[in-house]
Amino acid sequence: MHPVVISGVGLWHPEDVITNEELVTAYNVYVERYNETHDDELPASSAEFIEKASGIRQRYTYRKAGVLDPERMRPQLEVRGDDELSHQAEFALNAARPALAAAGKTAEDIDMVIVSCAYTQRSYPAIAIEVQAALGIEGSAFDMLVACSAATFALQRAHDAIAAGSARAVLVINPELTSPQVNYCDRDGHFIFGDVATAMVLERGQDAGADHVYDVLGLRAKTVYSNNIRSNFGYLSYADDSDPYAADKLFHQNGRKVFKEVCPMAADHLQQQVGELGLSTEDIRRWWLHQANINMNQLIIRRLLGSEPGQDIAPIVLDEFANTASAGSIIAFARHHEDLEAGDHGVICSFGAGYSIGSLVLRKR
Ligand code: CO8
Repeated sequence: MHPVVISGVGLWHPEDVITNEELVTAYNVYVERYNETHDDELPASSAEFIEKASGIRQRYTYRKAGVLDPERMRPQLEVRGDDELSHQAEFALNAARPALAAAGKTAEDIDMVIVSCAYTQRSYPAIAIEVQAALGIEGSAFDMLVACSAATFALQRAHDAIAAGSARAVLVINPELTSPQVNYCDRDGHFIFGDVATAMVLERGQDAGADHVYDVLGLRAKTVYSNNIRSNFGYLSYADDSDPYAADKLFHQNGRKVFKEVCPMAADHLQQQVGELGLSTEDIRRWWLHQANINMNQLIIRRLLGSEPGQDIAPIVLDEFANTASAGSIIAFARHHEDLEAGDHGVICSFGAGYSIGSLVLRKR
C-alpha cells in the first residue's frame, strides 16, 4: 500500500453574483404577477429570512440574467454543439488547471480523472473523459454522482486507487453547476445554491513536492437512505410521460428534517473517526465542513468541541458561495489551509442528500 497525499487544490467560480436582495426582488415580482392571475397565493420571500436561516448572503451563478427575469426564473444557457467544449467540462477545467499547478504536476503525471458532483449535464460520453482529453491525460476517466458527498467519496476512490497501485496520481474535479436544478419559483429553496468548481490532486506520498502537502490518515463514508432531499429528474421522463420540468424534477427538500437528522449523524461520525485514529476532537486544528447552512456547522462543532466555533477552527464560506453541493468543504479547504503548520491535523467532511457523509482526516507535512 502506498501512502497517499493531497498536494494541490483548485477553485473557480463564475463572475456573476446574485445577492439575496436581487434574488428576493425578482422572486417577489414573480409572486405578485402569479398571485394576480391564480387562485392559490404564493408567499413572498425576504432577504433577512435567508441570511438568518442559512447564513447565505450571495451566490455565484453561471448565467445570472435568466434567474432574475420574473418571466423566466431559471438560467439561460446557450446550446453548445457536440464539437464544442461543454459547459460542465469548462467548469471542470477552470478548477483542474490551478489544482495541477498547485501540485506541480502536468498531464503526464496523472493516471486517472474523476469528475464527481451532484449532476452531470449528460450521461455519456463522461464529462471526465472530455476533461481528460482536453488536458491530454492518458489512462482512464469516469463520472460519479453522490450529491453533497460527491467530492469526499471521489477523494476516497482516488485514495484507494493510489494506495493499491493502480494510479500514481488522480485528479478529482467537482464542477457543481447547480443553478439549472434550482426551483427559483419556490420560496423555501430559491436561495440555497450557487455554482462553482473545485479540484484536487492526490498522489503517492513519495512523489509529492508541492508547498502544501497533506497526508491522508483516514477516510470514512456512510450512507443512510432518506427522501428528505430529492430530485426526480432523470431519463425515465421520456418514457413515463411525466412532465420533465415539473417541480419534483428539481431539487426539493424537507430542510427542517434534514437539519435535525443530519447534524447528529455527522457529529457522531466525526467523533468516531477521529477517535479511531487515536486523536481527540481538540487535536483537530481545522474543520473544513460541508457548507449548507451556518447553523448546521455551528451545531456540529458545538457537539464535537463543546464550544462556539470560530472562523479559524471551522471556516464558513457559504456566506459568499451559498450551498455548492459537494464543493463546499473543498472551497473551505482551498481558502483556508495554507496557514496550517507541519503536524497540524484537519478534517474535510461532507453531509447531505442520500443521506451521505464522507470525511477525510489529514495531517500537514
Ligand atoms: N423567506 C421568508 N420566509 C420563509 C422563506 C423565505 N425564503 N422560506 C421559508 N420561510 C418561512 C417558512 O414558511 C416558515 O414559516 P412558518 O413558521 O410560518 O411556517 C418559516 O420561514 C420557517 O421555515 P423553515 O422551517 O423552512 O425554516 P428553517 O429555519 O428550517 O430554515 C433551511 C430553512 C434554511 C432550508 C434550513 O432548514 C436548512 O438549511 N436545513 C438544512 C438543509 C440542508 O442541509 N440541505 C441539504 C441540501 S443540499 C444537498 O444535500 C445536495 C443536494 C444536491 C444538490 C442540489 C443542487 C440544486
